[in-house]
Amino acid sequence: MPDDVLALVVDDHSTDGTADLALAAGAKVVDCIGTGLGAAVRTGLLEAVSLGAAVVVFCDADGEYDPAELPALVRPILDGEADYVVGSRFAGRIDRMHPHRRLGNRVLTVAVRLLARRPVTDGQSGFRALSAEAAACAEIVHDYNYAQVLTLDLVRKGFRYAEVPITYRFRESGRSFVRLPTYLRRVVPAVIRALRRTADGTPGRRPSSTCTPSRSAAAARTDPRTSSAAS
Ligand SMILES: Nc1nc2c(ncn2[C@@H]2O[C@H](COP(=O)(O)OP(=O)(O)OP(=O)(O)O)[C@@H](O)[C@H]2O)c(=O)[nH]1
Ligand SMILES: [Mg+2]
Repeated sequence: MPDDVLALVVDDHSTDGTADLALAAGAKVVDCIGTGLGAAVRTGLLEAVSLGAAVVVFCDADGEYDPAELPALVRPILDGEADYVVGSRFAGRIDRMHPHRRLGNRVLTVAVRLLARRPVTDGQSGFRALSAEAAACAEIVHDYNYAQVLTLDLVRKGFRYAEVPITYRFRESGRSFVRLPTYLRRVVPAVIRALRRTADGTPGRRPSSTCTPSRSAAAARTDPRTSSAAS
């Protein structure tokens, strides 16, 4: 890991020794505030912002994404071209993905693309980068997940969206948390909430009025530190 990258692991009440292993490997470990994937990403963003990261990158912890692709993800932010970069598996290379998961990803991606009005090709990617300012302004409206609501929140606040192609490798062990009925039951109302929230300017942990993307590129250029987080 380069010196200017800090690895941050959000430990969501795990009982498998994750925290000890992460600490032994040199990562900083923080306890999740709340429970769930959305809560874990929210915790990671808060921590990274408070540490003064210039760019925050987060990635799933099941080994499906390749952290070696981090430089490609942060490049558009460091170059001042984007505030929020999503690694797209569908624009890149997918080693293996269950057909039903592929279909679900495609359908939900079309929904995110239409709602966000951005050229989204992977609405559910687990590998993303945010400028310092986008990370500070991001509001994740539910604890269960972040995938769709984070994109809607940031683009509706005016942060510039970009994608880079990434590679995806199907998990070798463990079990997906995604169960379609539960997923839709939790995600659909949250998406509606996220749309309402940004439409009426409801303040979150920062007032939306201070959340303009104007300073992000400059901030990224002045402090080269990057935080990467896994949930
Ligand atoms: N904090 C927290 N993180 C979770 C929880 N469940 C899953 N995650 C994280 O969320 C990531 C995405 O969940 P996955 O189950 O891999 O979902 P997916 O990638 O859409 O599905 P697969 O393709 O089957 O892996 C995981 O890699 C974990 O890092 C949870 O209950 N709490
Ligand atoms: Mg996964």
